[in-house]
Amino acid sequence: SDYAQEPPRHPALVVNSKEPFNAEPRRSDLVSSYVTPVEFFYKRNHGPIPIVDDVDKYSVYITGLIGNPKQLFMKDIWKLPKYTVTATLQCAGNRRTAMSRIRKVKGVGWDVAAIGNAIWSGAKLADVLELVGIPKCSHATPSGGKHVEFVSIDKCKEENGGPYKASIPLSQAANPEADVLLAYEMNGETLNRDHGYPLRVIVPGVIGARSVKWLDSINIIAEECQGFFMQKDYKMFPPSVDWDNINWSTRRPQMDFPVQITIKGYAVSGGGRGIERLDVSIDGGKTWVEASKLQKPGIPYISDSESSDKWAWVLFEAEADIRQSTEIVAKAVDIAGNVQPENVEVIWNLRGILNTSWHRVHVRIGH
Ligand code: MTE
Ligand code: MO
Repeated sequence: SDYAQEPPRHPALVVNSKEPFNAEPRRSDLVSSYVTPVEFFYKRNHGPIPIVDDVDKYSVYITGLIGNPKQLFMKDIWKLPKYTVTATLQCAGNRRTAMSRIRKVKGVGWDVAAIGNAIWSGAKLADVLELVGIPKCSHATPSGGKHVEFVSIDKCKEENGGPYKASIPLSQAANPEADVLLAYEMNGETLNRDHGYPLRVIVPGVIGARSVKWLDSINIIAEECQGFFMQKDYKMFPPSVDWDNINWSTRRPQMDFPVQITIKGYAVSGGGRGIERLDVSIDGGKTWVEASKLQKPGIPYISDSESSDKWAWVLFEAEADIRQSTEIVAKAVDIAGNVQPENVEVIWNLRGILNTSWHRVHVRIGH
C-alpha cells in the first residue's frame, strides 16, 4: 500500500488515525519539557509520508510572478545564513474534541496535545526570496505577486491525489522579522521524515496548516492559494451560538482525599505576542490564583514581544489542595490583553478549529 514505508513512531503516542498518520502525545508527556522532544511532537499528515532518498537531487523550484525563476538545491539553502527560532506549532484543530461535545464537528479528534514547541533551524524565507530578486520587506512583486504559495511533494485525498499546499502573504514571507523559515533541523537534528524531511516551512505564530512539510516548490501568486486546505478547510465560520450544555464530566482521574496536586500546562498566543498572566482556578472559575510561568527549566518567563522566544509557548505550574471533586480551570492573558473565552459554545464552528476557550479538567475525588 501507499503506507507500506511509514517511519517508526513512539509507542506512547495517542493515535487518532493510522492512515494518514495523525497522533499526539499524552498530556503528561507534552508538558514535561519546554522543548518538545521530536518523538513526542504531534504528527499531522494528510497522506503517506513521502520518501526522499537522495537529498543531493532534492530541489525546490521558485516560480510564479517573478523575473527570474530558480531551482534551489539543499546545498544552496545550506549556504544561506542559518537561523534558529524556538516556535510553538499548533494544529488549528487542537482541542477539537471539546467542540465536538457541544455539537459534532468534522475532523481528526484531537485532544489538547496537537501542539508542540521546537527549536527550528534553517534559512530565512526572506533570504531565499532575495535570491529570486524579491527585496526584503516587499509587499508585492512588479508583476503583481502578493502571496507566497508552498507546494509539497505529498499526495492527499482532499486535493484529489495532488499535493498539500498553502500560502502566506508576501509581506510576511519577505519580512525577516516574521522569522519564516525553510527549516532543515528540528531540535538540533536533521528534520525527520514525519516532520518534513528534508525541508519544511515554519511560519511562527500561525496555525500549523501553513507550515508546509516536504517542500517541492514556492510560487509567487497574485491571490491566496486556491487549494483545499486554504479555501475549504481550516476556516473559522461565523459562530452559530449553541447553548447546549457542556458535558465536561468525562474526565475522572482517580484521586484520594485530600490531595495536593500540581497543575501543569501550556499557554501560547499567536502573532508573536507573549503571555502576560496565567490564572488557575480550582473551583470551576469562581476564584483564581496566578500560576508561575516557566520558560527553559528553572528560568522564569518574562513577557516580552522582542525576545527570541516570542514565538514559543509558556509552561505554567501551580500547586493546589483539592478536598473534593471539582473543576480545575486555566486561562491566559496575552500582552495585548487578549483573554480566552469562558465557554466553547460562543466560538463553536463547523470545522472545529481554534478552540481557545478556558481549559477545564474535572477532578473526581472518592468514588
Ligand atoms: N504539509 C504537508 N505537506 N502535508 C500535510 O499534511 N499538514 C499541516 C502542516 N503541513 C501537512 C503539512 C498541518 S494541518 C499541520 S498542523 C502541521 O503540518 C503539522 O506539522 P507536524 O506534523 O510537523 O506536527
Ligand atoms: Mo493542522
